[in-house]
Amino acid sequence: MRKLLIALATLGGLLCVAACREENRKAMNEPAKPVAVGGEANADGNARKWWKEAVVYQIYPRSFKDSNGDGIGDLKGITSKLDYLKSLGIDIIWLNPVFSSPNDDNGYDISDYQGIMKEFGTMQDFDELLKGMHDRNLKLVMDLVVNHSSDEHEWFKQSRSSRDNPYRDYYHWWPAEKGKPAARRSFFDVNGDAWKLDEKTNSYYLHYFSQKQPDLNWENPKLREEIYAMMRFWFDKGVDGFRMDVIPFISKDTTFPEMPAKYNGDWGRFYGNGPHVHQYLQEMNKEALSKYDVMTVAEGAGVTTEDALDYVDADRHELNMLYHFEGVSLGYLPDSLKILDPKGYSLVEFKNIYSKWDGVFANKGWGTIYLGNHDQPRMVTRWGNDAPQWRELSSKMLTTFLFTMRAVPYYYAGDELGMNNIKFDRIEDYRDIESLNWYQQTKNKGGDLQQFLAAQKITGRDNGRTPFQWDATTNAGFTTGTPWLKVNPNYMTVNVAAEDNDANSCLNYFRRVVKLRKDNPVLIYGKYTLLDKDNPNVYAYTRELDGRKILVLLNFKDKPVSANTGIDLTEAKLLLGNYLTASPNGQLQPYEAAIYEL
Ligand code: TEU
Ligand code: CA
Repeated sequence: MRKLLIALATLGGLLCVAACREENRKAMNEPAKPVAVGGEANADGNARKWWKEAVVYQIYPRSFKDSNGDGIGDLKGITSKLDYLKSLGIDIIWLNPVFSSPNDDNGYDISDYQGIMKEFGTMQDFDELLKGMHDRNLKLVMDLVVNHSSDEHEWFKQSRSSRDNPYRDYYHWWPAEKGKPAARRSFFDVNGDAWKLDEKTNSYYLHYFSQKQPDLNWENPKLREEIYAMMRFWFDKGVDGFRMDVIPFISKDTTFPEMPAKYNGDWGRFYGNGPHVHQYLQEMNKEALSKYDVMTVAEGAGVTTEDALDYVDADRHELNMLYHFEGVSLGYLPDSLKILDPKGYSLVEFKNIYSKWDGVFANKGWGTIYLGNHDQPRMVTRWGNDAPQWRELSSKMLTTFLFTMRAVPYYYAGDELGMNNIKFDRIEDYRDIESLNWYQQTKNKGGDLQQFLAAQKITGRDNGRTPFQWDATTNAGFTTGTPWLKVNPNYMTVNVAAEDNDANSCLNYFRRVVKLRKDNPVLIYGKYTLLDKDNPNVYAYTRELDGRKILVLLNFKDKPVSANTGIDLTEAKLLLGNYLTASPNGQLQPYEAAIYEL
């Protein structure tokens, strides 16, 4: 029965192809009109918006391009590469934090929200970068880190100086004479303890991340006003939006009770369910966001499919998008420091996760998708296969996935080159506070350090932070000095200069797939349907809009496999694929990706 229905639907689709294509071409040249797709969307549910149609490209400034030979990427470096960025076809650039910071956590510890980190340059460099981007019609999204500040922020210096300082309540303090408060877990503390005793005032302060990242007290209205004013300062400069670091964590029950049993020891989930988080986001929207045409994306730590819409349903006036962790967390051993299950990950589970999340935003809100960022290893190593014969193919296959889903792609710089993990052998090569602390933690507990280091080769964050590979000159053209983190030795072949000149490179494939998405609203707004769902090797789905239907076939394995979609492909038109000749009728070569118009 299902097959019959599919056959009928396909026939209908084929009959309408010629007529619909003409319709679509017309539609594509017209300015985007608000439309409602997919069921009972409310008035604004699926309205078209510039940021829904955008491709976000994430730059880790420290690792992108060094302009002055100190081994650290900087703003002038990014400005010097704007033509490259434009050539990619992307729309929005998300910059990891560039604010003043002592760099305990590479800028996620901010000491002045309205200053620029010395290593990265000056405010003038920032203004030039922003102008250079706007001149090229590129938008700039900054990283808002307001769950915590640096302990070197003036607010914290004041706050810790005495119990009655006016800034005392900008942070969370617990007087030591009351004994130690209920446990809170720190993600970056050697002992995992989020309470640190500060002797000066004989009180504990709260830090979900490192000791140098004290949590700000959002329950204090004065603090909130300062944050909104700071946001307006950046918007007034012309910044186009914010990515919001661990924003679900901002609100805390300041009586600090024990973690309720219902959280089952899941600290992220507990932290993400603070009592007033939505009240504060609505206030932020009213005081800052709603006054500008900007986009926002929450780092959705602790957010599940059940509460995602509470953040991004347009009717609630909070944020535009969030990115979840369910996909990238697949395959770790439970309660481990990112140790991977030796059995690998199940593609069926992977498909279920991304399909479930597509469903969340079918009628309201809007989704995001990513496989790599500065907190993740390189996507080709983690989700594809970085062995020499498969690196390029599997990287292109994953890129195809990211650009054909109904969600804004958040694409991480370097992935367009097929950059892969550096896989350090020694702890001394790591710079990341997470890896260094977890190593120490494992050591203190008498854990298996060899197992930890082996796992870090695949999952450690520094793998995604090695310098960007520009060309085959010393240090990949990233710096004339000594790079702050080692350059991946494969830069001699994996680099922009080489790939620019190769029509079949990952880079040029990336440009084609970006263009395909931008030229075809069906890939942006079209309904998503998972096919062949129990197939352990293939991810297959269709996208449909206004009579157009696209089929995407992705082989996630290093062997030939077949997709059983029930769709006859003899008449289908191949729009793009990562092999020169696509395999006939659903037979897929290793890591093959193919996009068909049905
Ligand atoms: O990450 C928040 C977060 O959940 C981290 O714990 C991160 O996912 C980690 O890699 C999990 O093991 C954000 C930033 O993206 C990250 O770079 C910062 O270190 C962190 O917040 C603190 O600001
Ligand atoms: Ca520099």
